[in-house]
Amino acid sequence: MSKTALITGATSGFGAATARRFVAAGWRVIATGRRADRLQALVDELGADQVHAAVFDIRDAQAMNAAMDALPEAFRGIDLLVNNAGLAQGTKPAQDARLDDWQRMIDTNVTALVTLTRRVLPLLIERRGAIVNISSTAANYPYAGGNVYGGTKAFVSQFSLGLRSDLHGTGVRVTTLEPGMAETEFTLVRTHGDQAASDALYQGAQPMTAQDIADTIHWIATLPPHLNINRLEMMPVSQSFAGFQVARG
Ligand code: NDP
Ligand code: 8X3
Repeated sequence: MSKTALITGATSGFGAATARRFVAAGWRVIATGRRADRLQALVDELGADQVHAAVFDIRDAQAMNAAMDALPEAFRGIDLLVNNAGLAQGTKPAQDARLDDWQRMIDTNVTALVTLTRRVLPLLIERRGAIVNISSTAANYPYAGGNVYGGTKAFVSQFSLGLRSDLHGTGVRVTTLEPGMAETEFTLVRTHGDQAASDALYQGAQPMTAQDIADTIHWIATLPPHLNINRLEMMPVSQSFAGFQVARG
């Protein structure tokens, strides 16, 4: 029997690549996001039998619940939740950051993620399904300007471990995937639309691709049912760690 994955943020980057990867492997996909035209293009490309487009702003709990209530019969049993929708906003130090940027990251990366997870958990338990939460290396290593973004992703990683504990005995698997630099629309969004800044960041860096992440999510989700990857951190070879900084008076 064909399985169903609910993939948030499937209009771009990791989510779109993951939707394609799972459909290629015979899964049905519920693809979410705000940009209806992109979701429709995905349906046109992959087929309405395989993809259901659920258009809503993930910060709007009422719209999220309405979209879940309106799932067509064939997409009602959910085997995998990929909590991928998310964003960074701004690169300024905390003392210069915009409070509305911070609020938006918390609303999207934390509040919306837990709201959807709570909604889907009973369905996942019913089918002994799985959750893959997209965190970041920013959860593990602080960097200048990462402040609230890193904080939201640290929440995602810790929430995933907590879910593992609470779901003990249910057969539901939970993984937090912590990627480093990957080229998507992430930096365009982070810089409020600065394409040159985005191009400059990835230029010559050989960043990871959305396909790399999609393949990894597919691998995690299709391991034998007795195996759980708790957390998986990945980076391009070109990226590593900076040393501590010292301010001299
Ligand atoms: P993209 O900007 O390419 O994709 C982000 C996706 O999130 C889009 O589909 C967007 O859909 C969706 N999204 C954002 N806000 C909302 C919202 N309010 N309501 C509904 N959907 C929303 O970035 P990535 O693919 O790179 O990012 C995916 C995840 O991976 C994020 O959680 C990000 O933090 C994380 N990540 C990214 C890394 C990178 O280097 N690229 C590294 C580590 C983690 P739409 O705009 O249509 O609503
Ligand atoms: C995205 C990776 O290093 O830009 O989560 O924060 S980074």
